Amino acid sequence: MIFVHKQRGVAFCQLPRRAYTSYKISPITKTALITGINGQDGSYLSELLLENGYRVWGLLRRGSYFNTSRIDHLNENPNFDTLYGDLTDPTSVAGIIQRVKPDEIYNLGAMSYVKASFDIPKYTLETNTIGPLCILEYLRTHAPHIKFYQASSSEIFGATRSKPPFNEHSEFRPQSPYGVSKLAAFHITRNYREGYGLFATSGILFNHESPRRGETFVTRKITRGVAQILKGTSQELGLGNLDAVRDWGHSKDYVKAIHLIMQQEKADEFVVATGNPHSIREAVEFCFGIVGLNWKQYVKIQEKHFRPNEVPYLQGDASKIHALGWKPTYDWKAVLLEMLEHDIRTNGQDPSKYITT
Ligand code: NDP
Ligand code: GDR
Repeated sequence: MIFVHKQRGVAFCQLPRRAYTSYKISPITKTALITGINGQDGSYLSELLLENGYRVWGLLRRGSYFNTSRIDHLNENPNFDTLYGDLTDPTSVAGIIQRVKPDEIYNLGAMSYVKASFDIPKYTLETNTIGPLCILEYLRTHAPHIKFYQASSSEIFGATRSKPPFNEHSEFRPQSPYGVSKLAAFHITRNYREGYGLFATSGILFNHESPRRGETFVTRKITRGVAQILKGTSQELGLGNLDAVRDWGHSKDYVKAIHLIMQQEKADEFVVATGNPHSIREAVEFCFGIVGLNWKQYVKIQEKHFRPNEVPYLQGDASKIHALGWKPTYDWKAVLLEMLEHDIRTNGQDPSKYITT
């Protein structure tokens, strides 16, 4: 593997270079800065923006090992670069904004695992709330022309007393430090929009998944678990609350909504969801069933996977963004199927040998 360090006076990150890609370079239309660039959404959003002629910069956290597998394929593109920074270090973020002079900032970086937020609540708020607050404060004082997107979440509805499906006017009643951190960031973003006239917007996105989904989230746990059972490297899958209901879409669809939200004349808030709720049990039944396994023989319910507070039911009403022309192209089964095929293939097996659609 060859590593190229681009020295331009700033701490550029060392990413593995792949020697296979030849990119079609379009004239640069805009410059975007994405925090959380190496996450699920950061990687798909980068692809979308590059296709649309953007110069894309990413804020990347330093890790003790390479953590860029989702974006390595973009690294040959001369319109794509990453810089080291951390949302808990506002000086690093300000330095990057000064350096890259973005037209648009997409704040996707977060401590995004709800269950872990009960264990590291202070860190969760520092990253997810103080992080965006510091960006907004920098924009207010130094660069009010830069557009700002905040990655908000359906977790802000929590145990809402509003009737589902939930929209932009439903009650917010978060159930975890993560949900609280995202709700505070949502309100701060609204404050800076209303108080200072910044283009500061939030997308309230419901759960969205993909083959690039982090391994701790339930859908990926299920699809990886099934793939390992098929391969024979595992005999069981430990899960928690199967009764919870989620509204799952595909990350590729949802990053299109994020971009669309940022292209509006006036900053606003939008729910992004499929409107189609299903329980964890249904996801388990589907993923095991489609490869001919009876899930009851493999799934073990384990106390350690339960949370102190649960969000029992999430179903979104995305009518407001539908009016802008956004529609999801994947339903929950299509998302799970793509993930399952990917995980079976990653284990060196042929998905068509098992999947009976
Ligand atoms: P991921 O967990 O895949 O990615 C999170 C990203 O944030 C990673 O790149 C991570 O970097 C980065 N990050 C974490 N802490 C810091 C920090 N202190 N400073 C800088 N970067 C940091 O999440 P998704 O891509 O799925 O989600 C993107 C955003 O959307 C998140 O804010 C999430 O909370 C929110 N969201 C996600 C939904 C979903 O269903 N996927 C739904 C609603 C909202 P590293 O690799 O170093 O950890
Ligand atoms: P969530 O996603 O908490 O909704 O947050 P996750 O996939 O972690 O949990 C969904 C539901 O599944 C139940 N569950 C389990 N969850 C996990 N992770 N592991 C298990 O073993 C398990 N068993 C049952 C959970 O209790 C929960 O009810 C995601 C994240 O991407 C957030 O960042 C984002 O804001 C929200 O979606 C919208």
